[in-house]
Amino acid sequence: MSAADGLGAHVETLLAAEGERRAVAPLTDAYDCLTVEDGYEIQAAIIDRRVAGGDVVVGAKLGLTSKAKQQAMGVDVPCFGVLLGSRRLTADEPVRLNEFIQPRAEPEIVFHLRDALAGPGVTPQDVLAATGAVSCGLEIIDSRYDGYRFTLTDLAADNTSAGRFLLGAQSVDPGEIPDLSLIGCLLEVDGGVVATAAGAAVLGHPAEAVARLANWLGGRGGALQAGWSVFSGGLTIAVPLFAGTYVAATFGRLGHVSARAV
Ligand code: OOG
Ligand code: MG
Repeated sequence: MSAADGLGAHVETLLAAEGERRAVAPLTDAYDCLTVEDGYEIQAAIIDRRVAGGDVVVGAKLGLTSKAKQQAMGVDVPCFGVLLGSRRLTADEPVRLNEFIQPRAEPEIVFHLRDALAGPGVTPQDVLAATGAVSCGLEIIDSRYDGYRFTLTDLAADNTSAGRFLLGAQSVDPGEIPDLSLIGCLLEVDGGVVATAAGAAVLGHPAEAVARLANWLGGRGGALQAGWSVFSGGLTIAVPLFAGTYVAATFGRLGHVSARAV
């Protein structure tokens, strides 16, 4: 993409917002002619810049796959983003608020792919067969748009609010879990329960979300690569992080993942 095609300026706007930790107005406020496809082109250009700078793509994410998230964000279509290696937090690493604009945490079910997947025709069964392990994770989202106000186009451009991510310590063979849609999830903040959900909150079954992403990528000549981790989308609302906030997600069968904001 070149600046001449009109999208380059938006790439710079979002890179600067992230770099300077300063929220910006949604791109579509001033450019309502931008399409969702333009949004994904802007995302791809941002990722290309990160990779050119030495970062590495380690996975993919779905967003807005649960009713809880769709209703909270006012967008009812799932979205797709990219996970970069530099954005992974280790289990004992705090969420450093000075590295974010307006971070929120959300619990997710994560698929670790042993085999690549590319549509068309990928089914949830294919996803489970290609998955080496499942774990729980927390995504720390950080919209570059003021107050998390955006359209699907804006969200696609902003790599679907991707900030950081961390994984639970436990990895489980998907064959050992009879039905991922029945996995319970308990989200706690500072020791109090704030939300509960089951795996089915994500498009009826989290493997359905991953199948959709594989099919969507296949249609664009892409694939979910072997070795990637795929975040299937927040099961519950996301909770804001302030200094000292301790957020913990506990899942049936998949263990526990937590983070403290400092
Ligand atoms: C959009 C990102 C959504 C999810 O898991 O639903 C997402 C947002 O809420 O800012 O990552
Ligand atoms: Mg998410």
